[in-house]
Amino acid sequence: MAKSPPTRPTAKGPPGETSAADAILRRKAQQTDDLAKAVPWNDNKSLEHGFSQGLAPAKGVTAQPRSPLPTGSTVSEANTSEKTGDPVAEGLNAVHGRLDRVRADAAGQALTTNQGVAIADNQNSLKAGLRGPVLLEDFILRDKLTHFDHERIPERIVHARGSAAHGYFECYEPLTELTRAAPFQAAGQVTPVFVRFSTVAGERGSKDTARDVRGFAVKFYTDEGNWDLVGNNMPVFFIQDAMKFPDLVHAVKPEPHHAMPQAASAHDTFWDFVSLMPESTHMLMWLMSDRAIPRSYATMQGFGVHTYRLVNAAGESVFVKFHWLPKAGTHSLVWDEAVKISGADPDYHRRDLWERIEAGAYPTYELALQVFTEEQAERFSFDVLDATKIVPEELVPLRPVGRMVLNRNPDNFFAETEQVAFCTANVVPGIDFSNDPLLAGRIHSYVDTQISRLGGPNFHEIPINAPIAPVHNNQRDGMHRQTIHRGRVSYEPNSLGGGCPFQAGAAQGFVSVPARLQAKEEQGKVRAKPEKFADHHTQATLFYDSQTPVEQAHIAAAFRFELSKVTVPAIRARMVASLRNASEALAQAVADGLGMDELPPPLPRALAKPAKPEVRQSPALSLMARPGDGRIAGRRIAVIVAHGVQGAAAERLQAALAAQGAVVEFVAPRVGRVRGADGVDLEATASLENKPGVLFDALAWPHGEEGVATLARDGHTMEALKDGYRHAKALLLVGAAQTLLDMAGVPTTTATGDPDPGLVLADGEEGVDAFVAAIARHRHPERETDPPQV
Ligand code: HDE
Repeated sequence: MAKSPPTRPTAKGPPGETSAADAILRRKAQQTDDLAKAVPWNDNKSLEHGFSQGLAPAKGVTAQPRSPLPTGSTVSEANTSEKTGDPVAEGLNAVHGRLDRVRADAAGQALTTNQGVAIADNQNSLKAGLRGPVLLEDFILRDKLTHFDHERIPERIVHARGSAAHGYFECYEPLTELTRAAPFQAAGQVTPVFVRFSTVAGERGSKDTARDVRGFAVKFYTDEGNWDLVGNNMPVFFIQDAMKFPDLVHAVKPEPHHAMPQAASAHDTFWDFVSLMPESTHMLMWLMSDRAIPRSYATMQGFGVHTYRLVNAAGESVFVKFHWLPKAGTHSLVWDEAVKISGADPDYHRRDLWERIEAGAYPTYELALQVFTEEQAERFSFDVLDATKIVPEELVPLRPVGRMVLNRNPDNFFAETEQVAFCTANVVPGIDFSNDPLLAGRIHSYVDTQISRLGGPNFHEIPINAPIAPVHNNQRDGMHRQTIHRGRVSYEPNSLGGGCPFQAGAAQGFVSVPARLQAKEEQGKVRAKPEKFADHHTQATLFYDSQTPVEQAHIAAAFRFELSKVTVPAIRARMVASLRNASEALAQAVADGLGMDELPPPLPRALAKPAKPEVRQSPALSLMARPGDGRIAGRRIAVIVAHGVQGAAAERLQAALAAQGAVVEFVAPRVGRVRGADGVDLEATASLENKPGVLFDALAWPHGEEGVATLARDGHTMEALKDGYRHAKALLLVGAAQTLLDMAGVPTTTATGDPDPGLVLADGEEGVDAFVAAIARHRHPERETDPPQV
């Protein structure tokens, strides 16, 4: 190699004050030259070509600098201050990582401006005289108002209303044969997660209990980067191609001329669109089922929806569907209850999630996988790339692989829940995409939307979004940049930064799976769908036929309600005509409910002869399939009391229920002390007015002649009893309280004359066990009639 000319400092300026400074500059120049020489050419260039090379990219070329000097921005970094702090440690990016580096606590601190200037008076603006004008120079007032004026950011276009929690995912066993994804490498391995649940259609302040799909988005902060599993509480979707998503959302959102209705699909434009899009039929079944009105985020399933891929260290891949199964079981509300709750507590699900976690009743879900090969998928009667299809559990069983526990509420709603940015593009080595065309659109859309929502391309630096894995790349600048990059190298390959940050290569880095249904990809560019996508009804039928009669009745009632809100008769008729292709019985029930004299002819099918399905019933699709663990932990129970109650017995009831993990409250006409007839007073923490019975899972009325007489004169009591009955909840009435039944018109037998299993009548304290068993069943739909008799 030719000998280099003597090195000289490149920094221009006056000569250093000391010869020491000159010496440092000279040393830096010398070491920079040495570093550049250590990379005499780009050794990797020849490795960029050819298919097999692309499957296993090489690690980038690096060289080790002799000291930190040549890779720094400035030799003056050694001059430190309270502000600059020390030079950054080698290889560190302090903007990413744990949240404690940005948490704030004001204990013992004075108020300051955003510039850290202490504020002497936080009550008055600065005026020219007591009654004079406020002065423009009042930088303290302006600092406060200006920030306030900009407190809001755009809400999410969909899923604007949401609630979130921190927790962890724990792996049951290593899944190394299937995937090299970081969370699945060892039994007991724990990965931090942040989970946001949401509704889809409503705005940020809308009610929680709307009939809607629920978002179930999980961000895994793995050692190898963030993996976001952005799913829903239903395993299918309305459409098959991202091209239709803006149409779907425009149709379901409040109608654009008058911005109504809020958080509701029961309006013309939604049903106009879906009745013209028969691929939505399967999803409509789920949306009209009680899945769309969950009791709690802790009692609903989650689904990844799309088919994804797992990839192992050898690069072999299989298809996978992700399922979250709530340990507490799948419980839903009933429609009349959901409507009333939205008035009594629009934050019902948000509060429930928060309170469960504060109380230590941590929502827990099992992660289960459906794993299948490409060859298996080819033989299915449906296409696994079609997001309107499930893979029935009878075909590919669920394999539980770990559990997720949500055990910490956020400190700050805005900083965490509002600013969290999920993205389907966030995958880690070991997880890959399928060719689902809906997924492809999502991979684009989520990053894109954050740029306007969070104000620029650096939203990954917002603490809740920052990975715990190190972040190093040559992306620079942009709005709100936090990282202060050291050095002058922001390109790769380089020699001046010792080649760093270097290309990780196949051993460490993400490599896309090459096998993507190759045969089909080779057909050339085309805007069309695979043939099996045209079967719009087989799985809608499967879902409906797999429901219990009560669930089927709820689905029919939901269609009836929603379509009764449609003002255009032709749209109603079109939808009923469409339903005939899924279930004649359902179509007939809906038509009857809408007062249609005769059924319209079924809509033409896109596929005359669909393939024979593998299964015609899948019991797992019923909400009843996963009732939970039979315990009543976390259930909310009202013990309704008034002055003159038998206090000691009421206390023992509360204690017995609380011992089983239930959250039991004394609810009275007014909050505060309730005088017991036996001299034992109770403390009512809620009133029938501020927390009506509809907000509880079960209700009990203890004995006490005088107390019952007071309650009997309070219309709220009757409302609580009637609602509790109508919503099929467990009810306990002790002694004199049983007289309330007659007054409320509540029968003690079901419509068929059988004893009502959810109604526990007791003379003394013997009814507690039966009450607990009735609560554990969650609902007693045997008593339901349509219309309700109470
Ligand atoms: Fe989303 N979706 N989506 N989506 N989605 C968003 O991203 C989009 C779809 C889902 O708690 C947006 O950050 C397109 C299916 C959840 O922050 C946006 C398509 C599923 C959340 C977006 C879909 C989802 C979103 C709005 C069709 C279930 C809330 C704000 C191609 C598997 C995440 C944002 C959170 C949010 C786009 C379809 C789930 C606009 C283009 C299917 C849970 O990017």
